[in-house]
Amino acid sequence: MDRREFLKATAASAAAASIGVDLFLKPSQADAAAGVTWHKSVCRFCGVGCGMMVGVKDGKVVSVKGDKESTVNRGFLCVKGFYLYKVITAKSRLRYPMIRKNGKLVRASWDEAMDLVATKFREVIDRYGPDAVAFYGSGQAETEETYIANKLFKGHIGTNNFEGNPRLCMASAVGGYLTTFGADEPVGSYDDLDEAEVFLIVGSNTAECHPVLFDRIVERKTKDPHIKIIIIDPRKTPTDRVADLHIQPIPGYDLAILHAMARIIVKEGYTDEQFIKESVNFSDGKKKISYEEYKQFLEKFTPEYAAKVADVNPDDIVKAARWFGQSPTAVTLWTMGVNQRTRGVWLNNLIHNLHLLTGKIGKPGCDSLSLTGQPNACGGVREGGGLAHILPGHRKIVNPQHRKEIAAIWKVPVSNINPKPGKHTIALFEAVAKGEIKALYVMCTNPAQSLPNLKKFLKGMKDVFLVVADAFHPTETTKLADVLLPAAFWSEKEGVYGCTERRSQYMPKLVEPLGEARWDGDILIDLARRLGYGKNFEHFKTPEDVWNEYLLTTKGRDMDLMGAPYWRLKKVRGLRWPVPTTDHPGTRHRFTEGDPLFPKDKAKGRRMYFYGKPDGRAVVFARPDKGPEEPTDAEYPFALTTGRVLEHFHTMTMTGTVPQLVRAVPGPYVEINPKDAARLGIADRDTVKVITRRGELELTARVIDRPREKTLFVPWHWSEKLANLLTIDAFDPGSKEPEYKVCAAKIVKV
Ligand SMILES: Nc1nc2c(c(=O)[nH]1)N[C@H]1C(S)=C(S)[C@@H](COP(=O)(O)OP(=O)(O)OC[C@H]3O[C@@H](n4cnc5c(=O)[nH]c(N)nc54)[C@H](O)[C@@H]3O)O[C@H]1N2
Ligand SMILES: Nc1nc2c(c(=O)[nH]1)N[C@H]1C(S)=C(S)[C@@H](COP(=O)(O)OP(=O)(O)OC[C@H]3O[C@@H](n4cnc5c(=O)[nH]c(N)nc54)[C@H](O)[C@@H]3O)O[C@H]1N2
Ligand code: SF4
Ligand SMILES: [Mo]
Repeated sequence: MDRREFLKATAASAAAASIGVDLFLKPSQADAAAGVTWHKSVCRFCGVGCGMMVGVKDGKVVSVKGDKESTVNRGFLCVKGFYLYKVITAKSRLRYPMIRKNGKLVRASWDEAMDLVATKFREVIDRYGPDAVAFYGSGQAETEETYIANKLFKGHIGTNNFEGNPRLCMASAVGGYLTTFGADEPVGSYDDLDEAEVFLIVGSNTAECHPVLFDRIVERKTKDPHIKIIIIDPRKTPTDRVADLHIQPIPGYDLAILHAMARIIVKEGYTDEQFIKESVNFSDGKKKISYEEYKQFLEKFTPEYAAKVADVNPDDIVKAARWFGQSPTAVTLWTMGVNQRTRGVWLNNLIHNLHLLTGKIGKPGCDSLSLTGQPNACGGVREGGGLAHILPGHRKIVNPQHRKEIAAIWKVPVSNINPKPGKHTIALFEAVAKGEIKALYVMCTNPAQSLPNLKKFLKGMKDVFLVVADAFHPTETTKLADVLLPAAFWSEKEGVYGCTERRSQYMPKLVEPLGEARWDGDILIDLARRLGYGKNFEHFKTPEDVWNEYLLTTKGRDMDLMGAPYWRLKKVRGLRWPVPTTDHPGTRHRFTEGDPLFPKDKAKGRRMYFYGKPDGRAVVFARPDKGPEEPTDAEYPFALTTGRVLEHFHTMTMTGTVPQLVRAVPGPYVEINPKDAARLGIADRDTVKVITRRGELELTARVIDRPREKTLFVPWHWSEKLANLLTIDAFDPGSKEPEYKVCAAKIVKV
């Protein structure tokens, strides 16, 4: 591949070309204009965490360009990032508070709106107890914002009914990291992408969803054509542009493939026996088993067996296993095709298995790297403890010592923190639907579009006393609100985001919030004050004050960020924890010599010590190869899967305001394989009905050789066609993450 071909292959540039933008040139209008000042910041969209230079002129953000000094993106951006500056002043920005009067949302003053929120919350708490209220947040909120909300709800109101959209996204990855390695978040980092010789990409449309990282992989392939890229995905996607092998399983049936790869790796001797002896335990999920017993377990998973289960070619499984096994280095990437499954945690374990068996972990070019979806799911929610069972600093609610430590930092009696975890997202919205939760505060997320099996939840959300803090209106959720609070948007507030590779990055406030919008943190502090908890929040004069208190919760923890105060984050392009002191450079590989927490004495010469486990050993799991919750049958013969396109972000409240992005992918559709379409007499652009046991949707058919036969793909971005009327709310028993990726459906021509 030469440079021109490289540019063509990269996802970002391909999409940019299609809408007439050259991402490799500086944005011209701003450069031409005099008086533009440039400021280092971070993209607000996805978990890649691209560094951005933001151009400001006359108090307005006028442009962005990729930050050349960022090690994450080295000056590149994708189309979403490129247009981010336009979103700030969109017409649909919510500019003032609103409250519902006689069924209608009408403009209100801040005082009136906040008074109503506080009065209602106080009333519910006093009458029904703290668990009758709840908070639902986001992996797109800043760490400071989630921290304040956590402190208010868990520490002062005293409820653990505190959830967020990362439950819909990263929970299975968390479950995988915790069970396998004993600690959440990746071992390695993006640096490993530049040294890997094999990429195994499972259930991740990297080209469209993590485009700038995909471009790094394309660059590797360009420089080093012997590199092998293996994809396991029921759909062909733009990620296939660089694939050497695509295994296209029936949605929900890929566990057997991973086991079959492990079996070949063991049988043909690609294992790292020394590493296994030193650093690996085996388990069947209930108890420890021996290496021999694990090998016995694998016997069932012949390539032929797995190929039959998943309906793929057995030779491809053998090829994939050999490439992975024989290569000195390998990185596996995965996202929602793995996590959003009722067996999400197990599948995460099976991916880690391959790396542990071959010792391809904790060294350059090797990692089992879960790609995070949202820009701060890792930072604010996983590290910040923004879910019903966790506390800041990778702590657990059920651990009395952890509660004590956090109560001390929050300056509350430990009895304030309920020792019982709260309700996970699906249970929480079920409780809303049943009327058990009577007041709900939603911040920076749009659950009335993003929750699965929406019909089950929408009425409850309408009936509950619903407070929504959002930067835009209308959204499916703001439409249901009783009180709407206008939130300051990216660049109108400062704060920290932590991306996929454990990197925390600072974003400055560059302009004043539009209209009457306020920083989410400020709104929450105001609420705390009105609820009578002001004393413990008064010292938060700025986001930096909040960050400094948050840092205390990380001290001495595996995600130690004490070396990352604002003054340092403002200078550097982010820092990867553990970073315990301000002269520490941050950590590339955890659990190895380079990790400041590596216990040399305990490790006794071992290359890795997984200090999240009592004996420092990670676990290879023998998990059953169960299929999805709702298999296809004669009545519903198609597997329906949902997902994303490059140009749009989730519920489109942001990307839907950018005409260039809207034009690129203007409306909702369903992808169907040409063979199925021919059989059913469906032509491209026909109107069809997609029907599941929960609902139906009229969509335009896109007949295209992307989904495998008997599989439908619906992108879920458009509010006028809610894909989640179709999806199932069954969830993984371990992670409680819903199975957005597989349910049974039928399709008929209208
Ligand atoms: N452009 C864009 N980028 C984004 C986002 C966005 O909305 N738009 N959102 C961000 C967020 S929060 C997230 S979580 C990520 C999501 O990033 P991805 O997970 O990459 O995106 P999805 O399209 O949800 O799903 C990925 C793939 O899973 C496959 N899949 C479905 N079922 C199965 C299965 O049974 N097995 C396997 N192996 N694969 C399966 C689908 O075919 C699809 O290609 O993207 C982030 N980046
Ligand atoms: N069918 C289907 N459903 C899915 C998925 C799927 O693959 N298929 N994926 C799931 C996943 S992985 C995810 S992450 C979720 C995402 O689902 P959501 O979080 O519900 O989707 P977003 O559109 O990102 O919602 C973010 C909201 O925050 C608002 N906002 C933006 N900036 C700010 C701010 O600074 N402050 C405040 N207060 N608000 C702000 C936006 O306007 C928007 O309303 O969806 C899940 N739902
Ligand atoms: S890849 Fe993600 S972080 Fe980078 S510019 Fe695109 S949306 Fe933003
Ligand atoms: Mo996500």
